[in-house]
Amino acid sequence: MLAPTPTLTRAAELMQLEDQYGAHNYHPLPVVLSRGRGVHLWDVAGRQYFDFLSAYSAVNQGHCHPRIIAALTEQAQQLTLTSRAFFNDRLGPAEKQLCELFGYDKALLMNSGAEAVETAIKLARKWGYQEKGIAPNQARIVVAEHNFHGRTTGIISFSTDPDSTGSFGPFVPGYQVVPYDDAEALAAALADPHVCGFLVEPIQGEAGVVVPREGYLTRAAELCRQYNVLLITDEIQTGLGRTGKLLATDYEEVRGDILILGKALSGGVLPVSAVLADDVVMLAIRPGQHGSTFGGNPLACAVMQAALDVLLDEKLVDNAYRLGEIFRAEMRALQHECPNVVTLVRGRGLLNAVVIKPAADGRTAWDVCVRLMERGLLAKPTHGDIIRFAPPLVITEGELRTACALIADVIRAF
Ligand code: IF1
Repeated sequence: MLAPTPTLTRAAELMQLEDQYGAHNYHPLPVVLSRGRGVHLWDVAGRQYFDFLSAYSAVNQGHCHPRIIAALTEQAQQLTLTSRAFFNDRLGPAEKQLCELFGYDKALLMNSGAEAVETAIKLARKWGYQEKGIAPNQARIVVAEHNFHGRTTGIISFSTDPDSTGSFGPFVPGYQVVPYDDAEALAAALADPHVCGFLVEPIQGEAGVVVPREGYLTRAAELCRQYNVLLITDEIQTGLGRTGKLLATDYEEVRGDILILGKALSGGVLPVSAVLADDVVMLAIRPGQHGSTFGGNPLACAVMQAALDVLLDEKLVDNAYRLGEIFRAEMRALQHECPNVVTLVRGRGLLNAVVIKPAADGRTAWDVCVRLMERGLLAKPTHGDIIRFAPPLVITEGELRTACALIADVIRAF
């Protein structure tokens, strides 16, 4: 009998280790990755893949971008962490770059996306008490059905996904859920004088790349102004070029009163998130009232500045817009050809979803992703029937067309 190849054994061994010693909070595709560069990943056996997940849109700039890695390694030899008990020489310039790029008075740096969302909620509440005059402990925040904003006990308190909330209660009060993309329901909710903020994803990512009707965000911003409520835009997933504009709200020229960024803010190198707002909101929080040991550390600041420079210098936003049009055109042609497999194509820029009709024999979007993996393309199914396609924004037209042909092959054979 032939002995299994050592590399195969290695992958199986590594998967077994995660299974035995790691919490079972994910169900990964059976591929073990050990290297990345640009749009490509390699597994432990040296097989190359197109990355069409981009670490949930954190590696918009591509894996191990040389400029970002250079900034990381240079700064790592100078200074990594001082805490915010002292000033450091990287934070001010990083905050300035963020404020100038996005047009806000001030920035507050955190680490994970969930932390930045929690920060935005605290800011909105404080503003609500100090500026809107809401009675103590009465502030409410309106959110959208099928939202995804993170995993903390505070944030899951307003999730409508049973997987996120099940057996994790008790939950934090003070939230009201309204249907997404429903301006009338929003108007009714915002009329409550206790409401300080409306927290929303400009495109709902986890829900399956749900793009609201044109005009919804504009109307939401108008309603927020009318009722003196802060519009809080969570662009953790949609921001930084992913949807073909710097921010997804740019499609309607809407500006959040509080803007939340994360993920690609570091190009996927370190957890870096940020909350941006004008003085009237940001200065509501005073020394000692909020913070984080690692937030705004010099290493994160250096990496973030390089990641933003790459995004702008390499014109990744325009590339995402242009290639997004091509990707959807290719996928719609495929839908036309295989209407029994592909039932819907939607998205903006390089944040796209393809809805797969389960086969008669029970095969689902998961099986499509396994086939794609075997052919050298990594993507992740969600909600059973949706595949999200979100390559790094550094992908070229040639690479995108190659990937589309590969997807078409797999779909045709499904
Ligand atoms: C997981 C999806 C992406 C986010 C928005 C805040 C956060 C996220 C709009 C929290 C995080 C992630 C986390 C990841 C799955 C994932 C995701 F599938 F849920 F939709 F990106 F595609 N706001 N999104 O999308 O940021 O604290 O994680 O840094 O496995 O939970 P975080």
